[in-house]
Amino acid sequence: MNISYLLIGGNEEDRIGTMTAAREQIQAAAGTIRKQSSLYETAPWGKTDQADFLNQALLLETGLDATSLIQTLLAVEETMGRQRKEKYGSRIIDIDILFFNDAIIRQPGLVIPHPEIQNRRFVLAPLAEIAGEYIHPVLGVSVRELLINCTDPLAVKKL
Ligand code: PH2
Ligand code: MG
Ligand code: MG
Repeated sequence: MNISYLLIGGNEEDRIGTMTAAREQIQAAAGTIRKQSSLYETAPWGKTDQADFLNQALLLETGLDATSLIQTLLAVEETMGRQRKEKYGSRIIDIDILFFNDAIIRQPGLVIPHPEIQNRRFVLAPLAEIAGEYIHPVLGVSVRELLINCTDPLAVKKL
């Protein structure tokens, strides 16, 4: 079995319903969610003139390898109506792999650990709730320390 930390998020329509549906679909297609953070309402990062997001971190236990997992998660996004519009723009659902075991993977279309974790409070705050002591395999420091040292000023509020 593999352990993967995911971040789910979205800022369109019924955001809470979307997050519930995403967790259900991830479990149906990819494995078992062993931990989930609170839901966080987060200011939009990268493109500010759009609605606030909901974000949540998940610990997924999965028999899939990393490549199969990303393909499966992209298929869930598509089933849920994800349209690819502009970079950092609004979306019904985004499902990102943050970590996969302690793997370091750099392939076209799949970079693990997710390269932006340390720069985004909307990732670190929920992730620290369920994985504070996890050591980032590239940066060599814990998620908790990354959160303490994060300079992202954007608001992140636990619901
Ligand atoms: N995702 C993005 C871009 N900006 N901002 C917030 N608050 N939450 C997100 O999940 C998010 C974002 C691209 O994936
Ligand atoms: Mg994303
Ligand atoms: Mg994504």
